[in-house]
Amino acid sequence: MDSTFRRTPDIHLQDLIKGLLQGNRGFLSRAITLVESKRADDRRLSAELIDKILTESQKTLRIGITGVPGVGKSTFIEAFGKMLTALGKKVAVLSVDPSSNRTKGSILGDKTRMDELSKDANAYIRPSASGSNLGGVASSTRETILLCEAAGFDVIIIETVGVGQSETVVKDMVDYFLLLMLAGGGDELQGIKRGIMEMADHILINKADEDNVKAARRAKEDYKNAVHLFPANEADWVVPVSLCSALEKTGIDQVWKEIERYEQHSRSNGWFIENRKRQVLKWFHERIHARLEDSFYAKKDIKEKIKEREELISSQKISVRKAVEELFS
Ligand SMILES: Nc1nc2c(ncn2[C@@H]2O[C@H](COP(=O)(O)OP(=O)(O)OP(=O)(O)O)[C@@H](O)[C@H]2O)c(=O)[nH]1
Ligand SMILES: [Mg+2]
Repeated sequence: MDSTFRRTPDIHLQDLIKGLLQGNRGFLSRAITLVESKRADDRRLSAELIDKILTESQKTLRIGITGVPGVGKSTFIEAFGKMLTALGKKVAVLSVDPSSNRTKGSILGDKTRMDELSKDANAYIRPSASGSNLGGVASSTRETILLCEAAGFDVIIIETVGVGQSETVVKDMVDYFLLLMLAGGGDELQGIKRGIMEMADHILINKADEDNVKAARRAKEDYKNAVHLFPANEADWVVPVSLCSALEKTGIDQVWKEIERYEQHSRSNGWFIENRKRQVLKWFHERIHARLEDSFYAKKDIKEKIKEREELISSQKISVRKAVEELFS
């Protein structure tokens, strides 16, 4: 990945930080490009940068949005984001996309879906860092959150892209996790894993419009019943189930009301801060593991040595324990 930062080598870190703290988008974009870079010298600069801007992010809100492809996440974010900027909020929209083969076309597609928001002076939309390593993508997204907060954005929205493990990593970086659902035909609880439902702070049934209203209302009752059966969450929060139409922009303000209620609730019982503390410590340990893995695989001739031992292990000439010991000696 080529970095804009490197293309203008005359800019100093101090100037970058200054511009960033003033809320300059150009500088924000450069800073994000820098933290996404995998080059060793960029890594050092990034560490310095992140360290310097690590200040007041306690007042911000981080909201994760998930749901199956086509449920209406991007359409919802457009409507929700516009509502927030109208309230005077500054909104940043990021995404976590573990697939490296995401085409430029789909990023473009999302931008057009968030057409109004992308033109809004108080909104900033940034697609996911590329890379097939989910841990790496997640880590740079976390740093991007910090950069956006330093630049003055007070609501950070993170959309999961694709289905799979990205729900868990997004859950681990947000204060509020919103699950978008559709009213299905038969069993309402099919189509999304129960585990993901249990992670949600809010279940939002989208596309409650036109012919779909009746089914959506029925689904709402079903999900409400299901939520009661889930184990109590650590926030001591009763998960709301509500309806919306991202297209017709109905039920959107209700979501914000619930989020504000959640914030008040979780700040007063201490969970808000506790959760952020746990998240950052978990991230710390994940990065240690990732760095250990990187340095192990960077060892001289390590691939060949592993290959040799694979054969010895397969033919029972050496034990797994011995082979591993040898690789670390
Ligand atoms: N009727 C109706 N259609 C909607 C609504 N929200 C979204 N759609 C439509 O559903 C389709 C998918 O919407 P997106 O916002 O792209 O969905 P997404 O979840 O972001 O999809 P991926 O990014 O591909 O995972 C689009 O054609 C939208 O116009 C809604 O509230 N009602
Ligand atoms: Mg989308």
